[in-house]
Amino acid sequence: MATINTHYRKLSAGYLFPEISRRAKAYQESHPGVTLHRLGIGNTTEPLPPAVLGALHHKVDLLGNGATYTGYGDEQGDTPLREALSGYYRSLGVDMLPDEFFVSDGAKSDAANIQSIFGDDNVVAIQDPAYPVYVDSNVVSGRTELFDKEKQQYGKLVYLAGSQENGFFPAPPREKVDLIYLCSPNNPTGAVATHAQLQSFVDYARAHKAIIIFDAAYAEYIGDSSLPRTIFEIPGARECAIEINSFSKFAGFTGVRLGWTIVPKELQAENTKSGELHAMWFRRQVTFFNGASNIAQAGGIAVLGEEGLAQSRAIIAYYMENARIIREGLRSVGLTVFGGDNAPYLWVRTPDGISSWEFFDQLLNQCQVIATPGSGFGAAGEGFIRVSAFGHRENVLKAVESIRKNLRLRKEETR
Ligand code: PL4
Repeated sequence: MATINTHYRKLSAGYLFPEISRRAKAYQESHPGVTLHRLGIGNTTEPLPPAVLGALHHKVDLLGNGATYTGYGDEQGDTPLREALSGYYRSLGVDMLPDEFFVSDGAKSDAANIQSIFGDDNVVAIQDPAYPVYVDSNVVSGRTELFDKEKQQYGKLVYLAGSQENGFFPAPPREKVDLIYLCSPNNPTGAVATHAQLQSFVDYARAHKAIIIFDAAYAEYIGDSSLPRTIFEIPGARECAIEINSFSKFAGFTGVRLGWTIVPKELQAENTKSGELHAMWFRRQVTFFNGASNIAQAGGIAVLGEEGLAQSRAIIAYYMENARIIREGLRSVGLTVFGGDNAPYLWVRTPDGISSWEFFDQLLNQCQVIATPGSGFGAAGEGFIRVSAFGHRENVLKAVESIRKNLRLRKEETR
């Protein structure tokens, strides 16, 4: 008789984003003709950069010709793309070998799968709030106990709470942990770790033979040149960190699908030889993954060219102007807003002490604006909502205008 992986039963509830879609759909059905302003899911809206579009078209044409057609590629990713990625990191002041890059279909699958090369008994630390995939992938792999409804936390996971006091970027844990997930620029809070903050995690990891899984999906949104864009800017990180990144928010590849993971050759866990973890992730990928789309990879190479980079960064500047507009608009009605300076997310305190989901409903019902309840990212996200700066400018302006006109606050926030 077949049995199931019962760890799935531990998963706390429905996945956050489908729940938001469900509520938005229900509202739309009961209010036909009303336009919803979507600042919820971090989904790109602007067309692909022209240099990238040209490369995608060209690759499609090559595939349509018997003389230039290619089938399966290298599972680790096409060599020209891994060389271009290595060049991109060099431009950030960091030397990574093309062989240390593993091209994938996006950061989410790598963030979910990377835990599979680590032991079941590893103790996992997670920032709270956090993008849900880090927690859920460890839950279904059996590294947690049951979900405690009162605490809104899984047993055995170590939560590193972000708060206004620590600038939404926590210090390393006091106890010994084995795997640490970090995300900077952070989804959902928009906080960005400084060199000193990342150094403290790298020092911790080296002292405890722990490994940091660093999600840098929003690195290109960092405008402040004093902030690190990759964990490999931090001395010692090559021994203790894996970095996951993506073309999704970098160049509008949310639908095209392309990402990468860097596993340095020097990376070591407690019981490994140098190079062994790199070899394990290679083995994992060649066994379970057949490579990213060759069309997407041609697009990725174009993103990293001179024109592609300039055009992609112009689109990022557009989203960051959206972030500025949203921040000013929300502050003008008296809301307390964090983030959005070097990240496309704003982290907004709920007014009147109401819960994240109550404020979600208030924004939906009064302003027809969809945001993301902070509590969906973890217990420490309760009392906040996340507002995404992805969107067409006219829609962002309409959303902000609707909040200005229609949001009715009760207490001290009204000024
Ligand atoms: C909606 C920190 C968005 N249905 O596109 P990928 O797979 O390269 O990147 C996914 C990803 C990885 N790491 C971080 C991210 O924030 C994301 C994308 N997050 C969001 O609104 O939080 C899209 C979410 C998607 C989902 O469930 O992931």
